[in-house]
Amino acid sequence: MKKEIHLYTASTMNGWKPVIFLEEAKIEYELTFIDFSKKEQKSEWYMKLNLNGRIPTIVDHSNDDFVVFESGAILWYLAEKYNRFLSNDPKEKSETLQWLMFQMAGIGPMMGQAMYFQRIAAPNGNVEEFSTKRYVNESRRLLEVLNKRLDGRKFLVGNEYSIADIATYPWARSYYWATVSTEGLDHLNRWFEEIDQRPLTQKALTIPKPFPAFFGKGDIKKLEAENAARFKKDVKG
Ligand SMILES: N[C@@H](CCC(=O)N[C@@H](CS)C(=O)NCC(=O)O)C(=O)O
Repeated sequence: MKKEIHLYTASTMNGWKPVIFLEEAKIEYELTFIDFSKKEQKSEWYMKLNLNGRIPTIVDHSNDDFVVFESGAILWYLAEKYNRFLSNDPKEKSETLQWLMFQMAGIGPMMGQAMYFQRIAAPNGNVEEFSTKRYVNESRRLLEVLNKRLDGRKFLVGNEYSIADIATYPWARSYYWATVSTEGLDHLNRWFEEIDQRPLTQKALTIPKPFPAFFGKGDIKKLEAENAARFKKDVKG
């Protein structure tokens, strides 16, 4: 039987979010790996699904092939469809969506730029010191906000793992790749340890394939070079 959800993704912080949800909720899904080195995210067939030409995207075959793009909207859609990882209590639901938005509008873009300038632009010959500092400092500030939020809380909202944690973990946990220190952020580091021990979330971080360099592991130089080469043409310097 055809699986309900078809996920188009790659091994990145945004790309892993729906994988984490689907694995944690034990939902079977069809997966298509989108290969950045072949620019598949900009191909005509893919851009019919996602006008933005970025991953992830899902197609729900059980809902008239309904297409959802934007990782936060995907998590929200899946949470409502499967009634998982989003409270039905109006206040808790709103808090979860607030922290989901905080990730989408803050953590993701700021850490993403810190990573871009250091791991893509610089290795391709375009060193931007001021921009790098700006994004690294802003990322640290945002991690400090998370740290305060996690003081006395197991997860971002209450005691339950939610789509706010699912969205935030792959980004914040990649602090090494953004060269953002988490020193002194004890609550945040405790939350990392908590989620590091969730087997299904950890399994998700290997689908479609692992990228250990994000977490400061593996052959970092080799992985950085591979990653930077994928975007070489996009960097004007
Ligand atoms: N706001 C979007 C951002 C998606 C995004 O930036 N995806 C990156 C990977 S993390 C991508 O597809 N990059 C390929 C490219 O820039 O061509 C979301 O959360 O889904």
